[in-house]
Amino acid sequence: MVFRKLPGVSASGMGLRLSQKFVFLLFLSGLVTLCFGALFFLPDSVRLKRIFLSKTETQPVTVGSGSENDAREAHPKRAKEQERPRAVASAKGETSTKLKSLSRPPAGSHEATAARAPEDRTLPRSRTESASQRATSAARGAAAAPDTFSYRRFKGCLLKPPLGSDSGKPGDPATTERREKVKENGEASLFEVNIRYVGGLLSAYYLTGEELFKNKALELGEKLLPAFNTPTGIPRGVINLGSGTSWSWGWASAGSSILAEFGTLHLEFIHLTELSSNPIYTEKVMNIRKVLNKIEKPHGLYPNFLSPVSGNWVQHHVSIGGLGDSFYEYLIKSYLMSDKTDDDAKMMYYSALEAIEANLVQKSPSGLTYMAEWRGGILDHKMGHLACFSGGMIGIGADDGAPDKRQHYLDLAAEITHTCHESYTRSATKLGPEAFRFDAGAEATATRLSDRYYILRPEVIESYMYMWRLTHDPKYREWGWEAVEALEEHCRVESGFSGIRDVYTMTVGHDNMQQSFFLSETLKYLYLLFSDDDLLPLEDWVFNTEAHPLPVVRKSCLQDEATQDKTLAE
Ligand code: DMJ
Repeated sequence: MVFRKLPGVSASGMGLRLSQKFVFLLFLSGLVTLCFGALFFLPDSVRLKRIFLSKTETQPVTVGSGSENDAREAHPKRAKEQERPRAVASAKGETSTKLKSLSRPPAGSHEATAARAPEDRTLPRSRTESASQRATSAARGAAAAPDTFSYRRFKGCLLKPPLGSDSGKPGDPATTERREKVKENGEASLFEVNIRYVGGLLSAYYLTGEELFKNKALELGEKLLPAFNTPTGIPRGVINLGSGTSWSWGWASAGSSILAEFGTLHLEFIHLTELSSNPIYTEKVMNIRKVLNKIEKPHGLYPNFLSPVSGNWVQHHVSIGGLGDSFYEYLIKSYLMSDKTDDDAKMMYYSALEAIEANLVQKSPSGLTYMAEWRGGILDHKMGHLACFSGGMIGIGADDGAPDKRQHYLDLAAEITHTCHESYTRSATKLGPEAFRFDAGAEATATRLSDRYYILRPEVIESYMYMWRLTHDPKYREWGWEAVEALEEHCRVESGFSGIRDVYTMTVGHDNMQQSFFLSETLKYLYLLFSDDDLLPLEDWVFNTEAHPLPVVRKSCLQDEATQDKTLAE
């Protein structure tokens, strides 16, 4: 039979016309689209769907499974997006696996480990891949991830070493001289450099283990040593870190050094020796202690000014606030930081405290306990904001006092903290003044205009934090929260926080200054107050006077570790 080519009919078209063929194709493509599209509307459990979707998207997600975590780390955004529909589905009563993912126990907890164990068995990937394969692919993933910063990669991208071949030293003497001139720093306070920078660097090292911080602390510590070159070894207050020249503050009586300054080096210097194995730092601070032990003390009290030349007191002004404060703090903290082995510090602290109680601690007519100042035997019934740290100090030392005094010290600490809180509640802003008085009818209020300011100081909150840790009386957290609200209302400004000029007026005048201790101390103590006690536990850490945590030195434990390390190395 011969097929003839008819007009309008293709040779290969099963005898269909072009228009019929077009309609047929249209129908066919509609059918295919319908079937394919239906896959996306079917529930998760339809197996066919898994054939079409990628492996990552379909892998069953189990609680704490490695695959989930890997995916989350590599594609955090995608992992988040996947979580959303799962949560909705679970709320509608989906499979138990998915419900579990909503009530996940904290990572690392026993519950988390227990929950993970059976479900890991459902992951063929974790069973078939060897540990080294997994490590290699994880490393490859990390290297490839564009949003993960790698310091090594960054360094490799630099065209030249950042410090040059010789720290950029110029070839000609004239430029070298100019360069040295630029490096001059002028004057620095030995005390402030020590508590803020050396203390901060030491903390950073102990918390991270980064050698850089240790090296910088040691470098800086060494720069402070020339300040001790005086006839008595009592350092002068000001030092030029470039030249090593030191001198006394112009405002300090007759070239004297200040108790709160030379008496607030001990904690950091002990750690400098620990880290460098150089005894010089310990020797310097032990010598200060020797001078102070030898010298006669009026009524057992330590006046604020001492001559670094003669080693004698220059005036008889005694204060637990400014000029004296942190000397006492460092006595008890030296004892605690030594793992309670530094008996000299202990003895000095408790005898100083006895003298303070006998001569400075007072009760107001309405029963508020406060610390007065002592001027050659005459009491000044004024308590500085700075002196409010003493609530916390007496609190942390209570337990190591004589057994019959322990409760008494804890009560005294609570009473002083209460008085300091009163100095806050008696102001309009609920923030405390720089100094408050207990005379001429005043009780815990500032009477002089010049004492009415608040510069974001931490001492009152510091005592709340310690008293909370020691007693867990909820009032300390309440008092801390009052301070947070007052700070928020009166001190918060567009660019941060500012001190205020008068705590007694609601028409607040800002001093436009955010002191560095606001972050390092005030906020830190508040944060600790609202944290569990195992954040920087007081058994292991001592806060220096700028609130930088330094670890307790457990000599015997460190020695055991060193012996073990040595044995392992042999
Ligand atoms: C801090 O710099 C230190 O705590 C210092 O010992 C005295 N107080 C100020 C903050 O008020």
